[in-house]
Amino acid sequence: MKFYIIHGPNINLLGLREPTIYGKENYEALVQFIKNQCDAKQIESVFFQSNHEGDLVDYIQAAYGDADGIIINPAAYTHTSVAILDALKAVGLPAVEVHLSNIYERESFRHHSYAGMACIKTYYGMGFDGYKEAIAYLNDYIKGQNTKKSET
Ligand code: CA2
Repeated sequence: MKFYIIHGPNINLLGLREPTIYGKENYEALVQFIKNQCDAKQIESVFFQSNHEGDLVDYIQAAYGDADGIIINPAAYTHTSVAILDALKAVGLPAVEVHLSNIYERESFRHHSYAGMACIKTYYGMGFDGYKEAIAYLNDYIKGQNTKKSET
């Protein structure tokens, strides 16, 4: 099992400011947290963070034929990017969206997610734990799909 873990703009600055919204820990700590969760489930985790929309699209495309699933926090592109939505739809891999903060309790422009329209599930407002839930959900979802396939 292999997951691509994709992060959008400014997530690399985590921990620098706004700790009441995003927590005190930095991006490296987030990567380590996610890696530990994946390792415990024998899932290979491959990480990518970019501040550039097209690079995120390229990486989602690269997941096709290589990854079993995608965990994505597109950050601000969540609320603007039809390109990321289309890329997720194009590759057709199961994807789970995660947001550290509760986007529905913040400014109204954060209430809509384009990426979420192509995701099987969204976790928000749980900090790092949202990724733990996302990993477990995606793992179970893919294993369930495989079981169904082998039964037919
Ligand atoms: O809650 C989330 O995970 C978000 O995806 C984080 C994005 C935000 O644009 C989304 O609406 C919700 C922002 C990511 C990082 O922003 C920083 C801001 C200040 C200091 C460091 C990072």
